[in-house]
This record gives sequence, C-alpha cells and structure tokens, in this order.
Amino acid sequence: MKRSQKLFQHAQLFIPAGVNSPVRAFRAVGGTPPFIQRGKGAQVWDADGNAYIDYVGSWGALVVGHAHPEVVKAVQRAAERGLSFGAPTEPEVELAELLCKLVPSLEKVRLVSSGTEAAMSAIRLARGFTGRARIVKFEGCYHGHADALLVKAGSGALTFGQPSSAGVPAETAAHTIVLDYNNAFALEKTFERDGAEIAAVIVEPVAGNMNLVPPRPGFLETLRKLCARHGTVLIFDEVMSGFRVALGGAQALYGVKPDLTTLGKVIGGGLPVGAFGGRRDIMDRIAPLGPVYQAGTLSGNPVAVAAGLATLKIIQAPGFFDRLAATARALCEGLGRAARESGVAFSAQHVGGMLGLYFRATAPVSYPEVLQCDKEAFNRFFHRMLAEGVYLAPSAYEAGFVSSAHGAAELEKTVGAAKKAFAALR
Ligand code: KE4
Repeated sequence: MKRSQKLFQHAQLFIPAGVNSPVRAFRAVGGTPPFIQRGKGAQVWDADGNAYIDYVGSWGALVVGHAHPEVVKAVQRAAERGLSFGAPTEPEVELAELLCKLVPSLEKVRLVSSGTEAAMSAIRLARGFTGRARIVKFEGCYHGHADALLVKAGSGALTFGQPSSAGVPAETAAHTIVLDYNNAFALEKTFERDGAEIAAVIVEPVAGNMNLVPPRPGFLETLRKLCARHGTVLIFDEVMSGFRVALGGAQALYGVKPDLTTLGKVIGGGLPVGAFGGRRDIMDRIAPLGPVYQAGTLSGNPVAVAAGLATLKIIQAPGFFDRLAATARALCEGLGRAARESGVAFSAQHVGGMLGLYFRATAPVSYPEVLQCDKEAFNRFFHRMLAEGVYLAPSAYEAGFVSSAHGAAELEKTVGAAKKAFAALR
C-alpha cells in the first residue's frame, strides 16, 4: 500500500487528518486508509492497484453499485446541459414528485445537499411549527453534525443534554434530551414530564450509526403515539434506511408514518443530495411560503438530481429489494457459519440491504449492548479482511451495505476471506 501511504502523508499537510470526513481516517481501526482510485459494481481499486469487494458503498449511497452505466450516462447527459443554474429546473420537480410517490409520509419535500442539512432543517422546521425548543434524540443515533444534534446524554437521561463536540454551546445542548434507543419506558417518562415542551423527536427508525440496531417491536409505534398525543413532530431520519431497507424506507417496512422524514445517500446515487419532507401543513411553514428560513445554492442541483433519478429508476424494478435482502441474508449466514467453525463469538443480522456484524455472541438490541462488542477483535478481523481484498466499514460501530452488484462470486470470496480472518483470531 505504498502509494496510499504517500498520499495519506501528503494529504495531512493540507486537510485535517488527511480526510474530509473523520471516519475515513481509519483512527477507529488503525493503519493507513487505502486511497480509492475507482469503483465498478461491487469493487473498488486503491492507488496501489489493490482490488476490494466494497461493503461501504459510500456509506450506503451506492445501492446499485459503483459507476452503474445508467447512472453515469444520466450524469453525463445532465452535465452537458450545464452544471448548475440556481433557478428552478424540471428534473428537481421530477425527483420531488417521485419521492412523494415512493415514501408513504411525504406530501411535500425540499431538496438540500446533505443529510446533515436535511436533519438541521427538519429540526428548525419542527421548532418553528410548534413554537417549542426542546428535542429528543437517542444515544448512538447520528443525524449529521448540526449543533443541536451533537449532544450526548446528560447526567440523568431525563435531564439536559451535554455537548458531544467542542464548539457546541451548553445552552444549545441543553435543549436536547438524549434517551436510550429501544427504551419505550424512558420515552413515556420523558413525555409525561416534558411532553408539552418537546418540539420534535428525531430517530433513526433502523439505527445504523452505532452499528445496525433494528427497532424493538412497539418502539416506533410508541414514539408515534406519544408524539401525536403531545403535538410533537416525529422525525424519521431515513438518510441511511431510506431506499436501503425497503423501497419506501423503514416507514414502509414497519408501517409507522412520521410527520417529517429526512433522506440522503441513495437519493443522490453518490452525488450530493439530501431532502426533508412530510406533512403539507408543516412543510408549508418553510420560506418563502412560511416563516422558517432554509436555503441552499446547490439544492436540487440538476447533475446530482440526475444521478438520484437514475438510481431510483433502477431500484423500482420488481424484486430489487427482495434480491438485495437475499444477498445480505446469505452473507450474514455465511459469515455466521465461518465464525462458528472457528469458535469466535460473532453474530450478524440485516435489515434489507443494511448489515450488522458484531463480535458478540448475539446481536445487540441497545447502545449499551453494542458497547459490549469486542472492538479489538473487530479491528483485527477488519485488517485481515482488508488484506484479503474485502473492504468493510472501518469501525465496529458502523453498519455495512450490499448492493445489487454484489453476487454469488463476491459472497463466496468474502466468506472465504472471513474463514481465514476468523481462524487468525483464535
Ligand atoms: P451527511 O451529512 O453525512 O450526508 O448525512 C448525515 C447523516 C444523517 N443521518 C444519518 C442516519 C446518517 O447515517 C448520516 C451520515 N452517515 C454517516 C455514516 N455513519 C456518513 C459517513 C461519514 O460521516 O463520513
């Protein structure tokens, strides 16, 4: 990996830690991150020519694989007509209409350029709509890096949040209550006490930022019931789960309709697109229609929208998500068998095309249980797999992703690599 090492050293002269997003620096797993030069289908190649089967897929965006010919062609055609206008264009209306058709709770939607922007705007909109300040989030869930959401649990789960990043004023964090994911009891208690002051609850309906943790039966329904009872806006952050766990996202899979939804990743097909949308009466409070300000130079960018539209066209094919889930299931079963052969405490699960791999005998159902996973074992496993040409998410606390380009050959190679990697852990 000589060239990647040189590139990484050089990068650190000009970019903090040599990366434009922290997880890419491999600090959780150690070592030098391969500099990726190109991707095709389920594969990526690094600057030293090493090939990897990719289970990151740009953190879930590439659900149809790298450089899908129909997506690339759509982007080329759009680019030839001009890269950006800062004016209304037809393709962004087409994408908005399609999102409202495919996502059960979307009546209106506003396009932005990232998941962070979507979540930040949804929080501001919920606060403007309700006239309230407090919000609830869950420990282990990540909603991008807006100040109000970089908050960890305060001393007691029912008290004020504390900043989880420098630069976030305590006064900002104080409005955020942080609870345990999948803990319906703590939710009831919080709403009993503060329900009238809570503007919004934001939740990953399938958590993917503490590794994969699916919602316990009844958790989302309890959220829905409590928010309706107290006039609180329920926000499903489907930036990761949207068009990943099912065509209509987690809200379609579990049959629970939020008031607002945030989207990202897949809807841009790898280019920068985010979105927030939902109930018309709430969305109509957004500028210039209403008093809640929100804007963006590149929002609805025609080239990015072209990539998103081409991707969404492909994933509407009959059986697309059945096949994606079948690939994820086969991978989880293969890895589970390989681990058992080596007697390694390991478990794996999936929700649609989203994977959870855990160095723990059983899959965690909460953030505290995720913390019990053997991080060291994961890190050693990660590097053995990388050496065998399999690129997993570089952290024990991230979900993994398959694409429609992952087939039997990729699975066979991955499980074969895992057999060696598990054996080396004994
Ligand atoms: P972006 O601003 O990174 O586009 O989206 C933020 C975001 C919001 N909501 C959810 C549920 C998300 O998963 C994300 C971003 N996901 C991470 C993966 N853990 C992106 C990877 C990174 O930060 O580099």
